Amino acid sequence: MALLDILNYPDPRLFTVAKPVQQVDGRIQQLVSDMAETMYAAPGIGLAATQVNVHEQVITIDISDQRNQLLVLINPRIIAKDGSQVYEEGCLSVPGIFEEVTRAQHIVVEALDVQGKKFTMEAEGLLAVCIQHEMDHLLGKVFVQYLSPLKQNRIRTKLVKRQRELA
Ligand code: K1U
Ligand code: ZN
Repeated sequence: MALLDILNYPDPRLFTVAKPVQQVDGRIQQLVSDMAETMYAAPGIGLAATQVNVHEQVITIDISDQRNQLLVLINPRIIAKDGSQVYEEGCLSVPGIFEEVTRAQHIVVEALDVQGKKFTMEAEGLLAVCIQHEMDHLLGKVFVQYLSPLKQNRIRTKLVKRQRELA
């Protein structure tokens, strides 16, 4: 297992569109394992491969209090959605920034599991928010892109300044 580096907004690599996984093999299973370790260590409730500079459709999620219910979504697809909810989101690639985003309340998702087996699941509330947030990462979209251009510029300036100070 290994801890992976997480890209920070506005790194242009975060805007890359991920490709579908062709085969769920040992390489992908190792990626899942490293992503889970990175997500738990951060700590976060989700991580998309895009955030660790791997541009394939792989997501890890665990919203459980005990941090023992890992959900792996490979090549996820939302096949139905309804309702709406507002949630104050955070992102490991946008540290220290929390903003409200409106998303579907209830979704039905089709994906492959870590063994490459197709499954369908329903999600609502925080799990639905987290899945939609992570699927956006795979499309090269970061949650701040739902905000006004003014807010996006402020966040960009703040994070670039912070990264310069840390360098
Ligand atoms: O995609 C990411 O960067 C992970 C992100 C997921 C997320 C959080 C909130 C709403 C939507 C998506 C995070 O995990 S940010 C950290 C966080 O929310 C958290 C960390 C530890 C415990 C509880 C929450
Ligand atoms: Zn994120």
